[in-house]
Amino acid sequence: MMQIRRMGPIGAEITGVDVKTLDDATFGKIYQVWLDSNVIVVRDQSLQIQDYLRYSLRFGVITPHPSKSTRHPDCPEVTLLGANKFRADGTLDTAIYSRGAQGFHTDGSYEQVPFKATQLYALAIPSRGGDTFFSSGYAAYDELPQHLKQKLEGRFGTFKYGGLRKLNALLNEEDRNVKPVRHPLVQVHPETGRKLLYFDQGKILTIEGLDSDESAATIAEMKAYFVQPPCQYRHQWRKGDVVIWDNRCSYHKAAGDYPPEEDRIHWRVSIK
Ligand SMILES: O=C(O)CCC(=O)C(=O)O
Ligand SMILES: [Fe+2]
Repeated sequence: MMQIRRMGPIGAEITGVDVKTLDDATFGKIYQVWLDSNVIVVRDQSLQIQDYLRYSLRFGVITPHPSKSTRHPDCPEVTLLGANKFRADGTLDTAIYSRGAQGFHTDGSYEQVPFKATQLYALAIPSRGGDTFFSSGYAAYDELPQHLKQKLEGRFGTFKYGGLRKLNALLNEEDRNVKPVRHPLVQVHPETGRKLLYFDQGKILTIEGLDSDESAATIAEMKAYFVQPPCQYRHQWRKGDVVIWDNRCSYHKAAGDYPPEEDRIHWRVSIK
């Protein structure tokens, strides 16, 4: 029997199911819980890569990540998180070890159409650390001061992989020079109809229509508001967890704090 447990203002845990054999009615319930709680964890799964892809496809279309060097060697739609983190000379490759740990972000804001969802399947989990934090873009919008709500309504931001700090070590050389894209900063979620703040501190370059000082000052102000601590979920991983976040209305970051000599490996898919 499927059991659903809300983990707080966002986040829900689902137990008692096998994602390989879900009927449409049960999947429909899971999808609705996902929309209602931003991020869900399905516990205790035992999946081959094709099982994982088949389940992921129920949420949308899978697209390979632009970081070619971290794609699964047999299956480019799947990114390997945490694999090959030691170089041949034994030093730690921090771009791999600290991936996603530079701060709260949303995935794929550098794409014309950002990802609808990101899903991770835990293959190996360290003995301590390595949690993932989530926060809500709805709460971020709700808690904005009135003057910021007014200023951002109808405005677009420009976004690029690596942002102003050019953190693009995971991209091949030839993929680094792509043009920024633009997204509205206040959005209405296409399925829930709720208003949200769309922001990514590590990838936003400018706010269109503001001079460069005002753009930078406004971005700095948004940074102070976009993560609302009361509306967070901290996921402590177990092997076999399948976690999917609604990337249209959520921010997330990796803790990046586990013992580097231990394995922390996930299969990751981007879903549009
Ligand atoms: O490894 C994690 O906890 C999350 C990494 C991340 O930001 C991502 O997969 O998009
Ligand atoms: Fe991410």
